[in-house]
Amino acid sequence: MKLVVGIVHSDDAETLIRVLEQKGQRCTMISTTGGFLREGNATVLVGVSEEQVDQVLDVIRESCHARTQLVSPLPPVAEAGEFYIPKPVEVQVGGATVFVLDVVRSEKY
Ligand code: 2BA
Repeated sequence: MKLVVGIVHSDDAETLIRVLEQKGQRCTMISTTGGFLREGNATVLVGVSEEQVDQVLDVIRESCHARTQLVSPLPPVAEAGEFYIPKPVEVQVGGATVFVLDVVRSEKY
């Protein structure tokens, strides 16, 4: 068994879990926060057999889209009399960051 962990944009998460459910695939969505942007994203957990992994990856690829986002860098330490005009930089976020993990054991009670 494998655990597919997909970190996706919050705006794509609903579509992703709806399509997974339509395909009969159980999944769990967790609200998470990206370490760099400190903005909300979503982490979707999908437990599957090894044969189903590629199908899940296809759904993630089709449901999640890359976006560009503007980030204001932290100001440098300023000397007296200096001032700093922050210049936002563009970063590309997603479509999805996916990890496929081996599941050693799975139980349901
Ligand atoms: P964030 O950490 O908020 O990162 C958002 C986007 O900012 C990243 O998009 C990347 O384009 C950029 N970025 C991140 N760290 C950077 C840095 N040190 N310098 C410059 N730009 C940087 P993605 O790579 O698509 O990642 C989207 C989200 O997926 C991340 O949100 C994070 O929550 C998660 N993620 C990505 N790689 C990960 C990893 N190796 N382990 C755990 N989570 C990861």
